Parts: sequence; C-alpha cells; structure tokens
Amino acid sequence: MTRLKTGDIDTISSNLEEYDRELLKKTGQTLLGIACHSCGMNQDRVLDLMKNVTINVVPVTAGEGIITSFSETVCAILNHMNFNASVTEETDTAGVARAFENKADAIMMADDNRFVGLNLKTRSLVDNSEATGRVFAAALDLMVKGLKGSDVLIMGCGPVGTGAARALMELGARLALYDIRPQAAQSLKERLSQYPGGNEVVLEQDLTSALSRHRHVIEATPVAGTIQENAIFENTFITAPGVPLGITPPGAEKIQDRLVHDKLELGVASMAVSLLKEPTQEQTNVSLL
Ligand code: 2YC
Repeated sequence: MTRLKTGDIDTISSNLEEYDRELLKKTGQTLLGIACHSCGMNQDRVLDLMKNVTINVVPVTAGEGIITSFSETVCAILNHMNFNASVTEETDTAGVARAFENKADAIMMADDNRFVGLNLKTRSLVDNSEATGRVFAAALDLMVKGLKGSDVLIMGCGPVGTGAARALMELGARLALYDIRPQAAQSLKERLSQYPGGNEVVLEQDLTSALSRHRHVIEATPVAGTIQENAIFENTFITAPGVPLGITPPGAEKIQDRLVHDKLELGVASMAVSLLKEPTQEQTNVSLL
C-alpha cells in the first residue's frame, strides 16, 4: 500500500469542483454519482440519507504519523459531496472519544496499515483499498457505458485489484489478471471462482502481450511507468487507482479523456456512500442477538 505524501494531496481540496467537471465529461457522473454507482445506490436516496449522517475524521499519529492535510482533505471531499463532516481536534484515542461525545454517526481514520470508515450505528466497516478498487471499476463501467461481457485486464492483484476484480465480476465483465508476482494473480483467481463466470478468469504471464490484447484496463499497481505510450490505442480506456500513476506521461497525454486517476477522492467518496448502506437482513439479525 503506497503511503501518500502531502504533495500528492494538498491541491485536492481546492480542485474538487473542477474534478467533478472532469469526471462528468469522462464518465457522465460526478464523484458522488460514481460513488453511488459503486455501491448500487440511487443518488437521490443517498442525498436524502446523508442529511442525517455526521462523519468525524480522526487524525492518527501512530507509526509514521500524521500526513499534513490528509484528514482535512478527506473532510473536504466529504463536505464537497454534501456530507456533514469535520476533523476532530484531538487525535487517536482522544479523537475517537470526541467523535462519540459529538454523537457522530461514523468515523473515518487511517494508520499506516489501514484507512477505514466505521458506521457507529450499523457497526459496518468499509476499507479504503476495497472501496477504491470497487469505485474505479464503477468508473470504468460508466466510461465505456457498460462492461457486461467485456474483457478487462487488472494489473496488480493486491487489496485494490481484488476490490476491483470483485466489482467487475458482479458487473459481468470477463477478467484477465496480471501481477508481477504470479502467485498473487493465481491466489486472486482462486478467490474469484465463487462468482458466476469465475472459472473463465484468465491469468496473464506477460504484461506487454496482455496490454496488446486488452482495451479496458484497471491499473492497480504501486509502480510508475507500467503502461507505455505504445500500449495505448484509440479505444483504450483505463482507470488507475494505483499510486503513483502507472501510465507514463506520454501515455497519459495520448489517452486524453479515456483515463480516470486520482490519489484519494474516488476512494473516500465510495467509502462514505458505502457507510450509508442499510444493513442487510442477516446483519440486522446478528446485531439483535
Ligand atoms: O494523517 C493521518 O491520520 C495519518 N495517520 C494517515 C496515514 C495514511 C496512510 N495511508 C495512505 O497514505 C494511503 C491511504 C490513503 C490508502 C492507502 N494508502
């Protein structure tokens, strides 16, 4: 998991309106709309639900410590989407306690290992890696106007690639998996066998060959320069949750509006909307025990 640096995120808050316009042009939806699509939720319903939801973002000093502007940026993304969000003044345990005293409905917080959203009422948890993979799959689905029956190459079979793969299987896409560690791709294929069509998942051994045969790609690796300009074609569409951006600058120039990439926005948006999901019946039964 790539640890963000302040320089990666300190322009996000002031560019959210412009980013919405860019996403609208590329996918037909805003941050909120793509997040709703990634959760299978109706946008009007979500706008109604969020009126009664307060989210507290709690800074965490553990490990390598605070990333300047991280909590404030998460909060700005949430408020941009019309959530009621604020950053607690206290950090860590005191911050969590403050969130309870504020009667917050949800907390979002990150240490060096996990970035999570916690719904304090439904006890639901959403993980940034899973939500990020899922929302970049949703963005690709919107960009190409439906992935059902289409081939999609997933580069990087870690937690983000896994979240994307699960979402793509649910969308009815036909998956090809590549990872620099073949065992990681093999392991993900095994985990996907539970889905309808899971047995058709293809393992790609050679990336150059795979990129020459795929026009829909999810770049979920933590490596720069994985997709060169000569691997991009007129009908290539890429969503790239991987940090840093995996596509070379000439490649990014060539692909133009057929690329969606960001370092925090879509993942946070999908986490927040995920926290609004009504608990499923079995979850309700469990919590009543
Ligand atoms: O400022 C804080 O509260 C820090 N504890 C935040 C640390 C975030 C570490 N994780 C990352 O930089 C990213 C996440 C956005 C998702 C994966 N890596």
